[in-house]
Amino acid sequence: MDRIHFHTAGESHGRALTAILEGIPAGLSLEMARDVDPELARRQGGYGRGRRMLIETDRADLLNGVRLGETLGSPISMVVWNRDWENWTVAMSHAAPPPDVNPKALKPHYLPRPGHADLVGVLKYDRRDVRDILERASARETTMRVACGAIAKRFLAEFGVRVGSHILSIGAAEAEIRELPEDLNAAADKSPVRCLDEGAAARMMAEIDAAKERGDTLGGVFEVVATGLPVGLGSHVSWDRKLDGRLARAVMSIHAVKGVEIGIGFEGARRPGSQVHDPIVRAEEKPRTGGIGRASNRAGGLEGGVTTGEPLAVRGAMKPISTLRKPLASVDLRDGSPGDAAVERSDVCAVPAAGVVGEAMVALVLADAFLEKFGGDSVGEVRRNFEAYLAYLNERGFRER
Ligand code: EPS
Repeated sequence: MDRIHFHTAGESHGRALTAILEGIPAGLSLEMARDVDPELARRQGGYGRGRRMLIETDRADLLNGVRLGETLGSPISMVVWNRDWENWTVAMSHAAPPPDVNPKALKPHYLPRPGHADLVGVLKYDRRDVRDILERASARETTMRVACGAIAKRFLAEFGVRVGSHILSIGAAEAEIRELPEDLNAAADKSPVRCLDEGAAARMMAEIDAAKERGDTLGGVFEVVATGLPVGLGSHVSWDRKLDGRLARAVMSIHAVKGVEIGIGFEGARRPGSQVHDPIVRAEEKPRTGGIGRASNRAGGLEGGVTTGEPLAVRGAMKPISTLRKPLASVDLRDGSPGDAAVERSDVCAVPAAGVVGEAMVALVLADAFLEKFGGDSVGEVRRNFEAYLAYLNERGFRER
């Protein structure tokens, strides 16, 4: 991302998670309690989450970049304090352990979990204790992505762009969705699995209960939808400027995501072209597309790596969480003997939360693309550029040049 940069730091059971977000223009009204904390709470929810979420009430402590309720255009830094830290002060101490420490108090792990970063991490970083890897590999890191994404959403909302998500499947339970409601998150957040199809939601919860009973875990598919986008974000001219590629990278980088689709995605590969591409029609009521619309939106709002102005739809397929209460086979890194993979406290299913993280990542990419097109140092400057572009779209009409 060229215009928006963000960095996160923090271990799952360390003292705190932190982030620095740079590139948000000056003059954006921003309040943590109004704009960021509700998003952090949404990420903590979802049927199938484990006990850690009962310990934490994530809130973002704002350190820099905002004065008198408005952004300054300078880097914004935030902290989320881990409540669980008080139980980990010995195991996660920054200082070298005292010579007489009870090794168990350091909560080490030596049997890497298949599917987690445990094994590749210890080999690559030359660590003995798997905890040195799992603390950073944990999806708790996504807290700060959601904090940064919430600010990107606040920025996009200034221009009428809304980003929401919902769950399409968990395990074998699949939702049947014909039409999305106007306020996607208001509807999805009412469901414990963030699914709009009530019957499917009940089946998803039953699947999660059964998986829990078996000591197993479940994955699923979430869909992020952004509305209100103008035609023309991204570019067809070079591979790294194509917005579909930028979105895919951002969504694929979310923990446990193994597949990304745009619009109908893989389904499009099974259909003939006549049943994939969206016919072009006049649409006077759509000022953000220059009065030209689509009869359908199987492209998911992107053509040639550029937004079409139709709703943008990106799906992420999340594999099941790799900590199994009934563990798979592993190898003890101390002596090479076979054994069961380590069991850490974990979730049975975190797909509803992954949808919220997906929103954050999509919002950050869209804010970046928005600033690339309408760049400016202040919200006012971006607005002038945006409005001039909308005026151009509506004035260009159908005359020949
Ligand atoms: C998470 C916090 C973690 C896990 C989960 C995500 O808390 P703890 O490990 O203390 O229970 O619930 O992380 C994993 C599933 C993982 O494999 O690391 C969170 O805040 O989202």
